[in-house]
Amino acid sequence: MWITSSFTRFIVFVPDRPCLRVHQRGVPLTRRALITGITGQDGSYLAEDLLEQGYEVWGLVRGQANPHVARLRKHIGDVQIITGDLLDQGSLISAVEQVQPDEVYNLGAISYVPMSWQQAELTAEVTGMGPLRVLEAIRVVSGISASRTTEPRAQIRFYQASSSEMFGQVRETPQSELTPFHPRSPYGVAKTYGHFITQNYRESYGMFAVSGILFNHESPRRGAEFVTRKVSLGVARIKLGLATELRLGNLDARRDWGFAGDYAKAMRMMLTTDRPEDYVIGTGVTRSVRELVELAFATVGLNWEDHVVLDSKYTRPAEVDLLCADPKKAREQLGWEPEVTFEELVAMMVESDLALLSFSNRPEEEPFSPDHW
Ligand code: NDP
Ligand code: GDR
Repeated sequence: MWITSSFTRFIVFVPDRPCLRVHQRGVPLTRRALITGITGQDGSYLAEDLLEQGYEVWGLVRGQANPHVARLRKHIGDVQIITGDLLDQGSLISAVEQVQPDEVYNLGAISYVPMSWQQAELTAEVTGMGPLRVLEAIRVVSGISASRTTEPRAQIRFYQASSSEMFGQVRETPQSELTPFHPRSPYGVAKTYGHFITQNYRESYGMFAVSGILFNHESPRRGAEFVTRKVSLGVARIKLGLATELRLGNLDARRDWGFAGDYAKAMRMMLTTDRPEDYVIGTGVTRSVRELVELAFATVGLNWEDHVVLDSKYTRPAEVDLLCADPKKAREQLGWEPEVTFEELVAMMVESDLALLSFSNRPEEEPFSPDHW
């Protein structure tokens, strides 16, 4: 259905929806976003950003009593929840049908790389097949088929959370949108499938489907299993006298670390630009785990060498040695730039964990859990 307004020059194409969200000037009243993985680190920052931009935000949540929902609600009250699972095609079709989103962000995944060796098949299903199921849900609900690709129609825009882990054993440095992939873990392999199936639906069906190839991004909301948060929590514990050592794996690995809040903005920008294209998002600066550790301990006046213990339990069957983004395309075409530096990020995370652990020592307050934001 095309709607033209007699009051303005705006002409907006609106799909046949049960609920028409267009005001009299022909401008959509609110854009509606559906986020999978809303209970994770990125889901929370993206929801905050979209709400700030005036979106109506829906989050797909799995399980009948997902404990992460309370945490999300406490921090971001305005999100609406719908149940569904990336393993279940029918639930995704129902969710897209019910929410009638303008934009879908697929952030849900098994995202911890070491777990992908322990549960390779599940990782393939959730992290690899999950994007296909979301794309299929959009295709089915939108009534798109291979024989009707040229019709003009409003589209549900789709964002896939691709990863720098796809570069794996890197062919060149820095890595750009044109760098070939060589994933080094079942997680990286699954993400590579998600990346290419997104590209394929764009090319096959003319869908506005894009992948953000995001390099590591961190925050005080990062899961405690990832190295930056493990270090910030470890430093805080040692500083407060709650521990004496921090056990780590490969200190030589190099990553391009940025702040998750900056990266959530890039996701939105990719879906609100004119053309569906993939973008590398990173800072362009690479640091070793050793540099991360040194800086984090120095933030509280400690020497890392007095506390860090190497433990082979944390080394991986195949490592990604070096990642460093070339974010030129995002800078030039989206106008995206990271705002938080590595030094600011590390200080932010250590200070947050010091406050969190000090706070939770007070018996009347909520107890600390590594899962706590
Ligand atoms: P998190 O691990 O913090 O969050 C993962 C989310 O996926 C959680 O909300 C989890 O929900 C959800 N999830 C897991 N399994 C399912 C399932 N079967 N169905 C529906 N949802 C499910 O990840 P991040 O927020 O850090 O990352 C977001 C996305 O970006 C992920 O896809 C990740 O692989 C990717 N990425 C992340 C980068 C980073 O540095 N953070 C860099 C590049 C890519 P639940 O509460 O149910 O556990
Ligand atoms: P990564 O992040 O695997 O890059 O994936 P992680 O923080 O787990 O590891 C980064 C590097 O640190 C080394 N390392 C350790 N890592 C952990 N977790 N624990 C340790 O004790 C430790 N010691 C050293 C690792 O070997 C590795 O080289 C993250 C996830 O968010 C993915 O979902 C995402 O796609 C990529 O970033 C980009």
